[in-house]
Amino acid sequence: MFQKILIANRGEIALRIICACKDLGIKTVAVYSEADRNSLHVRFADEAVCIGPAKSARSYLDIPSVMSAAEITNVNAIHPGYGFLSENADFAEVCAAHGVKFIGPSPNVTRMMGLKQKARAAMKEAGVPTLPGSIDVLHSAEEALEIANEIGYPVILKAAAGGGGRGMRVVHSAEELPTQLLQAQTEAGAAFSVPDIYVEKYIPNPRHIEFQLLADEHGDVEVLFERECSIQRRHQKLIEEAPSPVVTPELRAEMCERLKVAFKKIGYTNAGTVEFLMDPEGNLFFIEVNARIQVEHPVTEAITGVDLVKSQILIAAGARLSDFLIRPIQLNGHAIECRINAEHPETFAPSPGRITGLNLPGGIGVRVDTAVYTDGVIPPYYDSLVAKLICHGATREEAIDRSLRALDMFVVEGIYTSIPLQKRILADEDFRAARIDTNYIARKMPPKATAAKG
Ligand code: MV4
Repeated sequence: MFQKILIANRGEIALRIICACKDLGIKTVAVYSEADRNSLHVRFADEAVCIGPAKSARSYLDIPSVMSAAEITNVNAIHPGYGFLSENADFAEVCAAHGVKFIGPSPNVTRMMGLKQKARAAMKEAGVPTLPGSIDVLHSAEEALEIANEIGYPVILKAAAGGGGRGMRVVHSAEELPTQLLQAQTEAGAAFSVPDIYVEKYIPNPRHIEFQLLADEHGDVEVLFERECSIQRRHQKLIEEAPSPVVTPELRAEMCERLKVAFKKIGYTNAGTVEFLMDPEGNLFFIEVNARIQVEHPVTEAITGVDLVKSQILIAAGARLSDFLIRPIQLNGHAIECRINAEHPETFAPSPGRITGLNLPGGIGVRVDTAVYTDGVIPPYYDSLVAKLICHGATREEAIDRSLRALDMFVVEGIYTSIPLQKRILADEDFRAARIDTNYIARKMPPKATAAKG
């Protein structure tokens, strides 16, 4: 087992990884930017190294700085968390070259998952349902027109190197396709240095449903069911739940089995998430793979009892799933996560600053993952996540009611937060009836102008 792990991240996920290391008896090294000197991950790690200025390009994203910290502290492994370097195949290669285990999939698999059309082709080949569209990237406007004509409009153009909603365009007719393609290629080239575009059938207002996987380095794969992530705004998720209220036991069993076979076939290792769109008829279509631990992993932990971060570390150390998973995995109750962001609940504008008063809720069925404290500061340089509230209950209704109770006792003073918005969503009859899709927030809660601080 590893003696010491470096955590190449900050905030709540850095603390989450420290918890897993403490549970495993592994020493930890925190890295931090000048803006994070007083952060809790620095305080609770066994060692801490400053890796640069506040701007993440010069600290958390700077590979030489992170590797230098790993070398001087003599760690065996690096956990990248989510965001930052977590899906950077070059970084994973640099780790390997320095004899440091990267806690995640192999560089080759990470690289393939980052090229969305390649991941899509591999999934299709391995028997996972994908949307009709181009087999590879598009080579000409003629080819695009031919494929779009075949699958029917509307179609969506996606950047091969995009993902998470960046670099997408919906096209409604043949007339607008050639110009849209050219613009998409130009934009993708500028944004991702890769101009490649592929096309697929567009699904209006889909649900977003994703499956959680664990795969060991001996060819064994387990699927830990799915999460419903439809409640989002501009590709930022706000509420996630597990299981999805619309996935039937039959569909769940079929998808888990298909994904097990497919991920064995592609040689996937460590934790991963497979994203799907669900159309109004209830069909699931693969869209992309996230080769990392995700923000919303705790809802899966709540319903399965599996510590996903600890599992990642055990897998990276060479353990077999059969050594630590109790199988078959049981699905127990329902869990909901509310992302508490430092933002105006009506306008959604970012709201960094000092937290002058704080009460974190507790009680039965309540978990709070956070790195904030009274008088602590949310810096403006990073994402706006302040805390994750994860509530578990025997049923979806109980999980919702516990979430509302916990939100009522959740106090964050000094900055605006999304707490009032979360309360409105959880009390809404459409949400409670699970009538949700990716357009829910835009449709029901469009941006407004005013709200009170604290
Ligand atoms: C789509 C789609 C409709 N049809 N693909 C956005 C994020 C990226 N991972 C894929 N996305 C979408 N792909 C087809 N063929 C609609 C979206 C989409 C979306 C997906 C998941 C969650 C929220 C979303 C919000 C708007 C659009």
